[in-house]
Amino acid sequence: MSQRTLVLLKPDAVRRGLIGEIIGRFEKKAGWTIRALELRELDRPLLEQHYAEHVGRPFYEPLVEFMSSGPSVALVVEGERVIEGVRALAGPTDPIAATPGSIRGDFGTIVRENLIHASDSEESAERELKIFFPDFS
Ligand code: IDP
Ligand code: MG
Repeated sequence: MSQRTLVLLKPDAVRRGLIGEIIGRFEKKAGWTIRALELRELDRPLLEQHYAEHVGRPFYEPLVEFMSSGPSVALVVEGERVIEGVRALAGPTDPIAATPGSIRGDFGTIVRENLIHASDSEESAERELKIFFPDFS
């Protein structure tokens, strides 16, 4: 089942020079392809849309602040079961709990600065792809 997912390499990943390292992991998965790729600053209105489900949570404001602290890389990855697959490569939200070998497990220590966002379901992917790549079909 081929799918598309929205991936963000967060400002910490970009600042730390990990773009190539992380994207390389997607490229190496058999049959997955990068369909769109953009380095961009994410402004508050866009982040409010993207993180709408988290409004009001204690981590929300610092999250939006962090996510607008420098450029991110937004990309569309396409391929077999890519939504579940990228979440598995990323590891769980808390990088200390993430298995070594996963992106968060290999590079992260801080829950907020956990390097990567990846859509968590087909519904989220559809919604998020429209926010970040409205002209892409
Ligand atoms: P996910 O990115 O693994 O799907 P979500 O629960 O959707 O995790 O949270 C969105 C983002 O908000 C996380 O990736 C992380 O950057 C941040 N976040 C989530 N929970 C916490 C927390 O308890 N403290 C600080 N930041 C958090
Ligand atoms: Mg999430």
